[in-house]
Amino acid sequence: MRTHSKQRLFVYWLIVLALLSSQAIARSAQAEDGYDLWLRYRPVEAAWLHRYQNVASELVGGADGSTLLAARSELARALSGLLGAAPRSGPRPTRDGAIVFGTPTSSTVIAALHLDLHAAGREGYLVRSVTIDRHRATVIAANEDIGVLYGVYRFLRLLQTREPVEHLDVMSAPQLQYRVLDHWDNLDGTVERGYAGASIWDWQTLPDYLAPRYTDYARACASLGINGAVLTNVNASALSLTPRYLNKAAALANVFRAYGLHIYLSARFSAPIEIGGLKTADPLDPAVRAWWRAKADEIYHIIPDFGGFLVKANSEGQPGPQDYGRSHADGANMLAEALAPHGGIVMWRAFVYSQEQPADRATQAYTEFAPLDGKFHDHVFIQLKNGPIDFQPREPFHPLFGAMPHTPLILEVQITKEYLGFATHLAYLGPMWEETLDADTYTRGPGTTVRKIISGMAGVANIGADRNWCGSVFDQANWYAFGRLAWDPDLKSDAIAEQWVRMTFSNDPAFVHPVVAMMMGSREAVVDYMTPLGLHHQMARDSHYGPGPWVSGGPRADWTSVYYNRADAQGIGFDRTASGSNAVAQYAPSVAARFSSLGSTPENLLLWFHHLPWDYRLPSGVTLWDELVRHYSRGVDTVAAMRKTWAGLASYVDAERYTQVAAFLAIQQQEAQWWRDASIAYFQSLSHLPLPKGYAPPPYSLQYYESLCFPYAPGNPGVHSPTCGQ
Ligand code: GCW
Repeated sequence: MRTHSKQRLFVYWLIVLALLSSQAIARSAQAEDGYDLWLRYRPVEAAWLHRYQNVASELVGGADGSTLLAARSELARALSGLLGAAPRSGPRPTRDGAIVFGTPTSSTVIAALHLDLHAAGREGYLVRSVTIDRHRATVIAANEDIGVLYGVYRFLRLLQTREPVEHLDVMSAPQLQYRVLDHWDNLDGTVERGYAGASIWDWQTLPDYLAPRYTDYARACASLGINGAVLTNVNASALSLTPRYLNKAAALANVFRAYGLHIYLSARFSAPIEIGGLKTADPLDPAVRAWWRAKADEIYHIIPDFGGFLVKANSEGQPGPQDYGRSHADGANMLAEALAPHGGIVMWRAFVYSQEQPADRATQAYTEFAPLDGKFHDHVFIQLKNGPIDFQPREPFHPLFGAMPHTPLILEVQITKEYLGFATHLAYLGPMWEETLDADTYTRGPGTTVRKIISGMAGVANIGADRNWCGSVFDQANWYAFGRLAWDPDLKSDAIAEQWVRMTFSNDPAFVHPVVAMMMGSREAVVDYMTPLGLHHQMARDSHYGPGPWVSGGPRADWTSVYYNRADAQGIGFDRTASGSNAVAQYAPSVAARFSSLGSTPENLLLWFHHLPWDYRLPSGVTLWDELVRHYSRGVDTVAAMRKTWAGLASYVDAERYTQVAAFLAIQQQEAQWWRDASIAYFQSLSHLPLPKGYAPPPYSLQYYESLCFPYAPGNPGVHSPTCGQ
């Protein structure tokens, strides 16, 4: 009897153990912390399995060189994940369904196909269904190895998004040469305007320890075609140019090289003084010029494929050539001359506005840079933010686009959401960037859109050490959209969103459609609850966390909200027409005319260009005041609807990611409400108008909203001001 019960106990424990471990397996199979990004490679549904197996039975491709090895290993990893088993490898197709990848130089099989790869250029690729030795095969071919890798990711994306792949003929080449992520990472591990934890670069353990994450970062970039990364903050430390840090950067460059990713560094203009022992950084001083030349030589000795420098000069307290009475061209050209012999470039930012200048801040970059057109060395690129102020939820396009026809321009966008709710607000930025790319400058007649003017795109990265890279899963979509648009600025943001959703979550249309719709409306929701009808820069001082339309005083007028809203008892808005700052005059005449006239200014930019009385009647007949209140409230309602949508989708998503998104949407709703209420409370204190019928008054007094203080809001390293509420 005793033995019997012992046996039973044993069996009982066995069952418990088996149950526990099978649950653990099930859980870990489901566990999704977002680390895999859009490169998840989860098994395809049974219906697709057979179909895809027929085109992925064998890998035929050279393994010479690190880039082709990376291509092969990505194919093996992805196909074993998607299809359950990695295909066999061979030197030639021996059956139907081979994937043949390489260049005409690396692969005799490809050479024998005599493909016309002209249109692929240096980085593009061809993915085509062909017949080789009477076997059906898919060829992924390019002129250079990097094109092969990009083509591999393209092919995998087709599988990941469940596209048919039996009859392919896809040629793709990047439209823009420079596709660069700008990290605002500091050497102390903090990230300026970063909301995804500490810096992804662990300077302390570099160059000895190469975290696997560095390779995964490069894979993610290559999957989109991103070909450059500026490792350091534009508010630069000269130390990053010392041998110690150059060696650390070189270790990253060694990891990135196989993925076609070049590293760049921000260059502090005063570095010759700070680390070079010189008395001046005057760009016309021969010793300074010699110092930069020697520095460039030193860098290229350590990092032969170094991309170049990104420079923020004479802007927000950064040193620059104007400290010596020299121009931006003098400064940029000096650096270009040092880099050019090695093939490097200077990305010189036009984000400048001066403390002394009483002129409208929106006009200052144009005033300084337009006259310099044609005066830059041909290795200088001028990097412009999308709009003339600073990455606001909505801005008109920057007037310098089109105004510097003899200078290559790079469009800089901000992927990190400094002004769009940090990491917790769901705001898909694809539509915002599409709006800029679509903007018609009319500088060479109709159709001179921004996308036709630029030579590159730079995105201020939202990447940090967080397990999910970006601080939230939906913020990954912004990294994704940036990369896709930089490759092809003609892409539509809804199509990009759909791809991302399919790769990141699920291909089930019952999930894909509502989520894409939610993403597509999300940026406009932020505009509504933060800065409707063309308002801008209404965020709290310094941290930019939460509303602060009352912010005034302090070191400079153009760091206050009242400078931008110009609200008083009579009305609201910034008059940038001829009767005001005349910023409109910096646009081509037809654009200037459109923005000058009330009737033709788009309603969503109304208060950017015009100062209007509170009771001004919009074409709809509704007053400006009522319309503002409606927009603020609509923003909150949209977020509430997004929450509801998400709540209905739990069964399509693993619990981890579902829960985080749900919790963040709840935060977003609270903060949208806060934005609405605080903004209405402030503007109502000036307009003295009642709320339109049916709209709830703010639950707290204006004093309450003004008193809120967040000294440790993220993203603002070094500025932990106890006076943050003022
Ligand atoms: O948006 C502003 C940010 C600063 C940033 C600056 C810039 C790197 O508030 O944090 O500094 O723009 O783009 O240089």
